[in-house]
Amino acid sequence: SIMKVAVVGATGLVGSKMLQVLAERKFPVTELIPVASARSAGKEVEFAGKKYKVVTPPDAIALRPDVALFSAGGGTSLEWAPKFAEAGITVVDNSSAWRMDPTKKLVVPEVNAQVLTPEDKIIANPNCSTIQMVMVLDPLHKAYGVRRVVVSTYQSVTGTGVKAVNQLMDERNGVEGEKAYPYPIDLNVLPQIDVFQENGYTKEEMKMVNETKKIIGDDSIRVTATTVRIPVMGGHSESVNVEFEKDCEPVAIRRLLGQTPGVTVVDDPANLLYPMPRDAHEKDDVFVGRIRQDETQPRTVNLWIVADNLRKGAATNAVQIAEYLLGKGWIG
Ligand code: 2RA
Repeated sequence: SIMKVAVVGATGLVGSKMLQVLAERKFPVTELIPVASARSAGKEVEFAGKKYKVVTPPDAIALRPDVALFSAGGGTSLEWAPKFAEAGITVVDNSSAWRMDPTKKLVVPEVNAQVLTPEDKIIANPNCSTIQMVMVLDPLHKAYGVRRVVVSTYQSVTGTGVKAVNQLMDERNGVEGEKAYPYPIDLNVLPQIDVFQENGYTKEEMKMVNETKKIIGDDSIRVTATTVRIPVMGGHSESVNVEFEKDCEPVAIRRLLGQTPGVTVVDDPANLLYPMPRDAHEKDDVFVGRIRQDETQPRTVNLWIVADNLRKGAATNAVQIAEYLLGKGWIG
């Protein structure tokens, strides 16, 4: 059967990862439609051994794809996702444009795929730092009831994009180049991701606060976040302190998370085993370790969560949503 897949933002870091993941997971693409701005139109991308010419959004709609994976920034999503949807094309959007829209679903398949219906034509892919955290919080919430989360993140420059990776490499090589950040990132950390809000939090921090409640489906969960950019490739890391309703033991938490699809426990301090970005790179699982009682208050634990932000944090999660829709017969 015919399965035309559009990837909007196909030449960006996440877009090209979407192509890679679609091919790796053998998503049944019969025709790929790589889409980018007029600036990139005409370029070619390679997919499954074939070359495809990049087209503009209107041309892509005319080619009538069955599904469109977007990772082209909020502006492009706000302008074009509704036009694709009106043409009957289901959109899975990686930007933040639609995530908190009450009429749109925000989905991590392992957590809340059940909220999806055939009527959902614009589906939001959550923020990478939220995805890896809720993959761990959801099973714990079901077992012990999550009351409050304090999270500090250590986010890879790949979350910003190519320009940031280039800035880091240029600084490493003593080369002057384009800047993605207002300050040097090499041998430094930036306690700012996205813009500051009135309340002193950044947009990235508020994404973690708000998206977590929507995905898990419980507005009573209190989340406070500090998101930090670090000169690392391979993935995002998060230090998470969780307070529960019920008593819980690290050993039981390790067992529960070890049985959770999409989560891998790496937690053996005696042998210096814990999750690190370089081990999570190019993997689709979320890795959790450093599981230990918070000795300062009852029913509270500390966790360390690492994942490849371009894969499970973005491209793989989006492809998994498309796989779910395909399995339901709602696309293709
Ligand atoms: C970042 N999570 O890391 C944001 C968007 N990818 O910059």
